[in-house]
Amino acid sequence: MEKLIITAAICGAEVTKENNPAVPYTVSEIAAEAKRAYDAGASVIHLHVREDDGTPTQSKARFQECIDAILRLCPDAIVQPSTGGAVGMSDLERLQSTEVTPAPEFATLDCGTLNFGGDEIFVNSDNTIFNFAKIMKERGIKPELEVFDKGMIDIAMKADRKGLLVRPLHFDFVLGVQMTATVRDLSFMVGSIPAGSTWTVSGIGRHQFEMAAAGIVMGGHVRVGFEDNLYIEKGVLAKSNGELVEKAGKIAALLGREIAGPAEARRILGLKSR
Ligand code: KMH
Ligand code: ZN
Repeated sequence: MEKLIITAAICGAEVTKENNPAVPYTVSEIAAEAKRAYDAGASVIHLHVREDDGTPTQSKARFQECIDAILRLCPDAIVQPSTGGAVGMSDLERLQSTEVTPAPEFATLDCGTLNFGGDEIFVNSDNTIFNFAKIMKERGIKPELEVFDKGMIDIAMKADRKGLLVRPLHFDFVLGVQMTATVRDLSFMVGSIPAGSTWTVSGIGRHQFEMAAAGIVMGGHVRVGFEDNLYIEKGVLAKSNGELVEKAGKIAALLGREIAGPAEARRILGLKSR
């Protein structure tokens, strides 16, 4: 089995310091959390950014500042900006995270519209998805195809048939938002992507480590972090993203799966080496 790539989703757009005081907002907090995750074994940092008061933003300037600060502390980390941003942001606003210099090597591409809890709907029309894919291809950015249910794999494949994606594809199965986070559903998703694709699983909330364990034994890769889960165990808030990455690494070690460093992660994902 390939070594395991651990992605740390350190911040997200939705969780707040009221949920867990360790959620980072400022540039220095975001960089420090990235470093804790990196030191614990994460090679990919999935990045959202905030204003100092915690408001989510897709500002190009703020992304630039945060990416530069992260790379000063973790020079070979793979920084993966979000193009999802927060519910309600416009496409142009969301795309700003791809406009930083140098262009990111990796970024998310959300492959469908979904119920995001309560009254929230995260809108991604076919044209939005195709346009984002086209822009990422032009900028040489590998998309991580964010799929929250099976239909989103089918939409990604439409983009593939239009020539908007470059193979091998990489998927992130985000389970526990719209689709349930079960091994049965994860197996269904894994069986629904083209041969030769790579994949990560992101289990939301209490499913984070169950899905991580499943991803580790099934030969996928895993995402942990505050964006998806705030707890190190039931009722106990995690002190940092590093603690969550460390726990994923311990599960992998128990199961005999080695952790990929950034260079190995770039090779596995087919990213251009830096
Ligand atoms: N915050 C969500 C609305 C992504 O990063 O691409 C979108 C999201 C997915 O987190
Ligand atoms: Zn995200």
